[in-house]
Amino acid sequence: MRKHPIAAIATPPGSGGVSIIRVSGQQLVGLAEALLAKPPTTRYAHHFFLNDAQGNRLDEALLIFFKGPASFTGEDVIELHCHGGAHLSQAILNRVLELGNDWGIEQAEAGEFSLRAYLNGKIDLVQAEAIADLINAQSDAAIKGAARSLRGQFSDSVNQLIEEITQLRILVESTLDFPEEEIEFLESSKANERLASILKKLQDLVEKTQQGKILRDGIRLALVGPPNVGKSSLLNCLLGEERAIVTPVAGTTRDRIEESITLQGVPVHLVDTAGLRASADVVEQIGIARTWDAIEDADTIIFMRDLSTTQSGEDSGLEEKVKAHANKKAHIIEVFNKLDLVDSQKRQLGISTSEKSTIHISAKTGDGIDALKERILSLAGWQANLAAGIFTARDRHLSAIAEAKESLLKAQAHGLNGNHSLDLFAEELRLSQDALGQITGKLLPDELLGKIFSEFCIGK
Ligand SMILES: Nc1nc2c(ncn2[C@@H]2O[C@H](COP(=O)(O)OP(=O)(O)O)[C@@H](O)[C@H]2O)c(=O)[nH]1
Ligand SMILES: [Mg+2]
Repeated sequence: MRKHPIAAIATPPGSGGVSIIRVSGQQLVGLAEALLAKPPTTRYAHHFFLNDAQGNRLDEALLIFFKGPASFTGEDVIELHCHGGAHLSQAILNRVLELGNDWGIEQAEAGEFSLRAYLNGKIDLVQAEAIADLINAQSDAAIKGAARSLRGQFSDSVNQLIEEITQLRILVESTLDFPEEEIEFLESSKANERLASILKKLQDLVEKTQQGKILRDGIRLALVGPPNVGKSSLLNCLLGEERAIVTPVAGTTRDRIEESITLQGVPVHLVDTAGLRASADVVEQIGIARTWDAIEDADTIIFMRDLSTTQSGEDSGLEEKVKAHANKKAHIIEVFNKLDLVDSQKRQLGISTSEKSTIHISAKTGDGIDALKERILSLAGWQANLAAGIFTARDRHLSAIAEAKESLLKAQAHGLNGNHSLDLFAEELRLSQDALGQITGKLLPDELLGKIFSEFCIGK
């Protein structure tokens, strides 16, 4: 960790009522005094005038001094609340850097305030990530999820599991190198049952964490199919506004159109694409190439057909081509559109010919749209019944939990039969503790730590 003080604009770029410049360092009383021309009172809003080096007034501002360790970073922190102009904030930051020169102050790097808070034990890694999630939250559910993580609910569940594994490990290790009777003692102390109960709790955590990841990352959904089937109409219908141009002319959508909505609080990133067909039009060809890119990137693909023009048993092979292009884990939903145009006999089309995943809708009347939304969420693995206690989570957390689970399963397989298997049992317990410890950051390699924080923005 860099030891010198750091400063950055903490509010977003652009203009607003107020802009905040944040400074953190081990000893900032002197800097606060230089700014105020008097010693600061901790946690008091000092009103003062800030001048440039030539004595020209820059702004009338507030200064709040937080004496470490009672601050966000655990160090001394100064917050300057000035008027919110983009150029003004930069000028004030420059002035602070100039005044702080004697203290070796530097411009903060991305995520450096949070990194210091983490290194000084003010927050753990899950909480640092939760701050980022809270800032980026796109729905009320995501806010609640991030707030739960920030409050420490996710960390508590992880730490509790680590604690139970530790207890079991102590029990097993204390029995190592003892004669056979001790193993009977282990049996009577229900070591196996304890392991099974830990595994069950871990499985609950896997499920919650998966939900948390969906809540945080959302679903990338591509609307794909031949021209004129109603892809853009469906985008507009889901958005509730006329975002994409809709016409009876095939080849109307030539570029990708991206918009986000939330379904039950889950962010869904929609991509409307150019219809797939052989085209001589150069612009349309580029659009179609982008469609294939969108197919590769999607978690879920809606493959759409026009019910009014599709004949029974008809198959252009296009859907197979889309499937071949898609990510292996992607879900494909077959959608038949324009339900409003067909008679009841034709409504059966697709239901009888294709697998159960077919959904019939009318982008025009909204018929079937609720069922489609349900399908999108359920295929992504969203379980509304679990939503109440969810915390936001990431891939990183899921893989650590999976690693821990694998070790516990190995321990279970080794069983408690003699000293050799006890050794292996204890070792797997240790590995699972290590894996879980990576989540809160206790056992995370420095490079990974740097990577996590560098994804934060400056001033955070
Ligand atoms: N009757 C009816 N017409 C639709 C429906 N969805 C789209 N259309 C019409 O089909 C044409 C093509 O729609 P569009 O959304 O541009 O299709 P895209 O090329 O797949 O994006 C337009 O004239 C739409 O008004 C629907 O559900 N019912
Ligand atoms: Mg279109």
